[in-house]
Amino acid sequence: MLTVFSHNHRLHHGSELKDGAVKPSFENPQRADTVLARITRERLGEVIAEQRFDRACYVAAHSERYVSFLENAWTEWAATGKTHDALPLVWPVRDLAIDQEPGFIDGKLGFYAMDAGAPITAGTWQAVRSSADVALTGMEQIIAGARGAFALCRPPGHHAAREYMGGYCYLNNAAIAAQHCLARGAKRVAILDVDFHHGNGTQNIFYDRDDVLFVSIHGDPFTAYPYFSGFANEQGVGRGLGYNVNYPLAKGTDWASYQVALGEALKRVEGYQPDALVISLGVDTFEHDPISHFRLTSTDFIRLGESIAGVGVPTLFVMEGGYMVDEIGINAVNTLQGYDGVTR
Ligand code: Q9C
Ligand code: ZN
Repeated sequence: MLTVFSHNHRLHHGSELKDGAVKPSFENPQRADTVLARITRERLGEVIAEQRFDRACYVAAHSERYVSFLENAWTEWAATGKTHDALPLVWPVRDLAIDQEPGFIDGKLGFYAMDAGAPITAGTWQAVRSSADVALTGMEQIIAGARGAFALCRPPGHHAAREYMGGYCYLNNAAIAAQHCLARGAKRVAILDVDFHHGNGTQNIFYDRDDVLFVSIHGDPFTAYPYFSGFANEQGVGRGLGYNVNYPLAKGTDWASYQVALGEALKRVEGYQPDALVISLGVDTFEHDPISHFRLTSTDFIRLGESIAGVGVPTLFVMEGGYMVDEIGINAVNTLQGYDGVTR
């Protein structure tokens, strides 16, 4: 399988507020480099660089003012004399939720963020934009007839909604790729999100639409991040009703129970008869992931890839989470090799 990769991901290395202190983010440059090293070692296939896509491709999944915010945030932050990462500190909760963009960077950060997990640094926009371009380049491969392709995106994207960032995500790479597929003539695209965390951003972007089916398997949000979405009763609205499907699973879920939900999820995808499938591939479902609590083993990821192949639809894999850096390469590549049918 061909991989798309951008060296620009290294321009983004931020911090997060954790256990009462600002610490280096779990979402670090080592992650993508570890996956790339495994791809090379396993000779998964060709690795190509991203092409540059028009800004309009991002605005097709996000709002114009949000993309402008991302482009200008670091400059506006640096203009206040600060040199450390920009993180929001105040949010428009419930009764304070007005739709007016604040006139100052501190307010804008809260207005366009769901949490303090998406730092803006000097190199963030360039890395974010390149990550979306990696996904778009991968989708071009699928449009050109490839059976599968891997977009080694970093930063990840599935927590990024139409108008907000969060959970290490800025632009929603999977959503941008799916939207691009429709723009290039597809009638229906399905997105299956297997990251441990609910893909709240992808759900938000396509919630009222029937041309994109969104299916997600994740830790029950009653006790797992992102807490406020990912429940089974979130099924879409209007034309989108029935085209959003959530499978929240209990803490400690292992392959035996995971594969039951996966089987149901894949049946939904098959029944939709999509022209293309996008997999939001988070491998933070791994048993030793430092921030998640499922129990998949490295071998289980081979089975995951094989199961996805059973759908028989051209598939773009888009890298999302996965934080046990020593194993992230093995688990991501196992999934892809499982899909390719080249594993022992
Ligand atoms: N102790 C992705 O996997 N922090 N984002 C949760 C839990 C945010 C994960 C802290 C996790 C975001 C793409
Ligand atoms: Zn995750």
